Amino acid sequence: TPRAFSGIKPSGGLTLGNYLGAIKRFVDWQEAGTHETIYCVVDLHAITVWQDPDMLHAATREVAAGYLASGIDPVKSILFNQSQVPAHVELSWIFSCVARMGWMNRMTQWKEKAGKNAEKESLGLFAYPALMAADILLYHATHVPVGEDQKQHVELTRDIAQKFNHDYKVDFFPETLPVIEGPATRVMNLRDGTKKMSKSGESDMERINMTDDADTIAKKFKKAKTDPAPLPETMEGLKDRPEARNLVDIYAGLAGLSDEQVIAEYAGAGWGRFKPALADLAVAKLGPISAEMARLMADPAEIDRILAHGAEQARAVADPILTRTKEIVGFVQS
Ligand code: AQP
Repeated sequence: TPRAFSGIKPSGGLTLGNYLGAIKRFVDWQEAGTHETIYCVVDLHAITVWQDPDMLHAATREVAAGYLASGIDPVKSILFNQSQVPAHVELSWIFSCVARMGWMNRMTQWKEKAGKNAEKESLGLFAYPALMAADILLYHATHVPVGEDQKQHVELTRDIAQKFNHDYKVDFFPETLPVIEGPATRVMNLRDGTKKMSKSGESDMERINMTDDADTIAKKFKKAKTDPAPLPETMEGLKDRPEARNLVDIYAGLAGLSDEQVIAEYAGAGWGRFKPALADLAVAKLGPISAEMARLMADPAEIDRILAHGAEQARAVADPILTRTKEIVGFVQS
């Protein structure tokens, strides 16, 4: 069976962006049954920027709980945290020697995160895409469901695989495709529709957290920035209205509709009608998930047991692929 792989960084609490752009799709892939699905809490990626150890520990369990509460089933999918499978780091080193500095320099996320202060960033943040390529190729995964923001990194994964195969004259690593489909593949910040919603954004009002209660969700949507015009009659009318487009897109993602269908339903509606409807929908969808997350997080030993079991399954797939890679590279293994 072909494999799909994806991951989420435990760099804070999960957002609605992570849910709609990633987790919800991961569940769809698992249920489709066309691929063996491997999902990871990518803690090694999280420490590319400073993480308080206690917070990292808690966030790792929270992301695991988010996966499980949303429907990732450890019987159907492999679910683990990255640092328990050392092969990720080993393959990442090899890929760091395959990838070129220029490729990394061109990554938009690096440019955005490093800004003018690249000198002060960690070497790990710069090399992040090589570790991500290792995460995926260690399982010979061909499909990577992600949000729009990760497209460039998955394309770089393909470049690394190609260069490895070319340099070592093998046909070993497969071609990898980013899978970015449906609405809400890029959920934007509620206070600024030109920036994406992030776990680590400055203000809590910018994002919906998966653990927010009903009142908080309602308050955040009520205060979300919009322009004064009502919802348009057609999609054309959302042009140059990033905040309006974002709220429509979030509604579509949560309701399992297309943006067009939402516009058709709410054509001409004012925000006084649309925002409460959106809040109700978000509460209806996220409420049961956050309740289940709270239940799971009350028993961290059970989460740890699931992650340990997943790590064992992951190692069973990854280790032979790493061993073969080392043979190809020419390392003596006795
Ligand atoms: N706003 C978003 N809209 C749609 N998808 C999103 N994803 C993240 N934000 C959005 C998707 O979630 C998956 C996991 O992302 P990640 O945690 O590995 O890294 P990230 O993209 O850097 O997420 P954040 O929330 O912005 O984290 P910080 O603030 O720590 O950098 C990916 O599939 C991503 O596309």
